[in-house]
Amino acid sequence: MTEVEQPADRVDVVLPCLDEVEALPGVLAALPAGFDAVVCDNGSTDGTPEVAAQLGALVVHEARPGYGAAVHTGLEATRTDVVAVIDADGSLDPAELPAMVRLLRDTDADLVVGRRVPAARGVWPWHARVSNLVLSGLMRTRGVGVRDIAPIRVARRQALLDLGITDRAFGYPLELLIRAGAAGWRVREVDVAYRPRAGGRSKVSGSVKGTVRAVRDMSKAIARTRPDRPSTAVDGRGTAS
Ligand SMILES: Nc1nc2c(ncn2[C@@H]2O[C@H](COP(=O)(O)OP(=O)(O)OP(=O)(O)O)[C@@H](O)[C@H]2O)c(=O)[nH]1
Ligand SMILES: [Mg+2]
Repeated sequence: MTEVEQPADRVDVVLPCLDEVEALPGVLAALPAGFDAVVCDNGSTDGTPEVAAQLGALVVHEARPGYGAAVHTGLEATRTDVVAVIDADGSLDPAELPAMVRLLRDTDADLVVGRRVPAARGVWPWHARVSNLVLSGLMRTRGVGVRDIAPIRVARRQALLDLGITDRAFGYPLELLIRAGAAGWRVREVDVAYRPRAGGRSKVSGSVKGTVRAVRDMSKAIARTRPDRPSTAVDGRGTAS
């Protein structure tokens, strides 16, 4: 546990944010009672961290680029036993979180993840769906029976840190799932509504370029987590060090 401990029933919510000034206020306003925002910024140029701080979020900065770097640093800054991670673009509703936390606390689940179900036509572009299908097939070969890559997730803070995820780019969520499977975690997947982002620009699946980068990072995460491979750290540009 970190220095400033929160009451046992609160949940810190890590929000990886890169230039999300348009969407973030709505996401923060939608956080249910008992859930506290931890915003990790690593390179926004649109004032996202300043707005987050004004709206009461705990803001942490990470020098290294990458989605995984932001999530990892955000996780380190959390102060609660149970933590959540959710995209900050308004595509997922924080109101889904209490039921996910209940599932974690009241069942034998070690990790509760959301599976996106489009709430409107055209929300999820074809290339993102195809890459998701391929990736979930690959995950099944590693014994993880999920159908999405956990864009919203709830788990215990220390257990997540102990998984030792090394990816700091877009391979992070996939490496998390593979390591969770290898560690024998019980993973529960629940349907969550997937809406258009509330503003701003897509960094991942909204463009073919972003999808290609994500698939590249995730393929590396799959290769790196092969049972016969030693683990290496990977930075936000997807470079092994
Ligand atoms: N701090 C940080 N956050 C990031 C980075 N890349 C993506 N994110 C955040 O991660 C979340 C998911 O990224 P999105 O751009 O929404 O990716 P996506 O959901 O595949 O694409 P959309 O179709 O546009 O929703 C968002 O909250 C982003 O702001 C990064 O390099 N650093
Ligand atoms: Mg998104």
